[in-house]
Amino acid sequence: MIPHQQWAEALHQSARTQQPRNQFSKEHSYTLGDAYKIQHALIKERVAEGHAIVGVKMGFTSLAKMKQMGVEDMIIGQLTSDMRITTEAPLEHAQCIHPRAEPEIAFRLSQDIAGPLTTEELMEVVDGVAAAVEVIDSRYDNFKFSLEDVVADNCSSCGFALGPWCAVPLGLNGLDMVQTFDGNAVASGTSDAILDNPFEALAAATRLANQYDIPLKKGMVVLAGASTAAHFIGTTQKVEVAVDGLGCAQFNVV
Ligand code: OOG
Ligand code: MG
Repeated sequence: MIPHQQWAEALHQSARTQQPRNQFSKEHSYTLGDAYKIQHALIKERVAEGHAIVGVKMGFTSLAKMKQMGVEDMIIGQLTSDMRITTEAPLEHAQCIHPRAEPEIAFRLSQDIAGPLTTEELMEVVDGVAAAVEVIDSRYDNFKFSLEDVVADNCSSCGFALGPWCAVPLGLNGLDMVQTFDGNAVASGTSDAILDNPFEALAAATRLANQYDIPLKKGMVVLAGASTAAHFIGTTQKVEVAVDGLGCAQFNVV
């Protein structure tokens, strides 16, 4: 029997004390179902601290990310209000273990979603698209994990910054995405790297959310997954992601 609650508390403690821990999978074998139960218990800890669930994030929707992390299946994690990075709430490096940033595209839901949707149905449920930066910060030593480990750890979620919301374009293909650290390009890719079309990542989010009982409500944000490998923030002070036609998301690190 896997102690879901105990493992969730351990991961929560690692995040709150910036102390990375061993991968659970080194000593125990557990299922993806267990991993999502641990993730739910971890999110409950966040909610108990007074934070709200404000969206979801997809992971491993690009080959670049799967290769970087050695993991081959799509995953879904949950975003909470304390993860939002803004001008007033910059990323605090001391609150992180070994943060990395990656270029993403975000969707905003215009209504509650009750079940899996096809790509064709998605236009109806989205009222904004934005450039985004995701900050990931694995709670495991050396950023190493199995598929189950990373799902339990809420898919390494740490923070996210959004650019201005744009009207939903008919297509999101072929958009250049460039991430800069202090003005220097560190990663560039295209939106096609995200499942050939970022709307596919949103369709996958509706499937996985339904499968694992994760809420998708009006106003929530869906991060489609990174188009390039992630980069360690290190001593970087300013992180920016520009997406062709969508503008920029940026934040300062303090
Ligand atoms: C897991 C999170 C993956 C993405 O965009 O593919 C992810 C990790 O790489 O630590 O957020
Ligand atoms: Mg990501």
